[in-house]
Amino acid sequence: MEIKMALLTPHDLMNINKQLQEADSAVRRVTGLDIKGVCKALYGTSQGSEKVGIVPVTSGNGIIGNFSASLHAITQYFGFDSFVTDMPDVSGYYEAVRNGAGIILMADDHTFLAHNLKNGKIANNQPCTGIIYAEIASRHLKANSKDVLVVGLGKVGFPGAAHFVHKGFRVYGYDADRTLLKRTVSNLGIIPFDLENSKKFSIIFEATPCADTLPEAVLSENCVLSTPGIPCAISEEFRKKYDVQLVMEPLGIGTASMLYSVL
Ligand code: NAD
Ligand code: 2YG
Ligand code: MG
Repeated sequence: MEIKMALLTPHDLMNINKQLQEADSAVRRVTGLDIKGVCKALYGTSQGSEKVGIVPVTSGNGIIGNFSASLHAITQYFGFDSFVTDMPDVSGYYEAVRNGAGIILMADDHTFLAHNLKNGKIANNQPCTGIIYAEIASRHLKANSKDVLVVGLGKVGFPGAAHFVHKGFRVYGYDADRTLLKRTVSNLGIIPFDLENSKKFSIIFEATPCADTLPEAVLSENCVLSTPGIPCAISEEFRKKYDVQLVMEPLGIGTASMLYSVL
């Protein structure tokens, strides 16, 4: 069976350092903390001298241009000592461990993991990404209520919605898949949101692989849109019109969340 997947492209990862710097500024404006600060507050961890080994993986759709190099840049940006192995796959894993990696980062088409070999902790990119983007949005300093809108309740969106519930927010959720929406409403106790509804939100979290998923009516002036979903959930026109504070970045925020969760 073939499962449709939204894989990163080399184009998404262009200028990753600039994308990270801009995302860090956006997170600081929204929360008063930088990405690292939000991770530390979320997991209660801080880094020591862990060395991160990044292993390219050829299975399935194979190597994504810029993926390992971006992980290298991202880990360095957050102050980790890191290296990319010369060999991919099993040989690369062997090389990483032999060269002193304390944490392994690697991804195939289905799973992107961080494994801390010293303490045994392991993290999956999808929940770690959902949780960190929800945490960032939940820290919106100028939010005017505890109401949040979550659009997309899949592998990234569901853990994000669960995190808002855990933090005591009133969560309105929507997914194009009616069955998934129903199930999530009963599992998490969230309120099903009808996109025809004209309720405005100051906190919005979106995790779908589609563009323009948010109707204009849910946007409020200066609202925070925290979204790992690529492409963007709103048009440039709406972003300007409502002065939306956008937190969107293709790989680094989620990777930071994984790393801090295994420290
Ligand atoms: P998924 O397929 O598990 O979930 C996506 C959900 O969105 C599905 O439930 C689908 O029904 C729903 N959906 C699709 N179109 C919709 C629409 N128009 N309105 C409402 N719901 C809609 O995918 P996922 O693993 O949760 O990933 C979601 C997105 O996040 C993808 O684009 C993925 O590439 C991206 N992602 C980004 C990062 C990052 O670091 N930025 C990390 C992981 C995943
Ligand atoms: O090692 C490589 O270059 C490849 N095997 C990496 C494959 C990663 C596939 N996963 C994705 O594209 C993402 N949906 C998950 C990455 C998280 C950030 N968006
Ligand atoms: Mg990210």
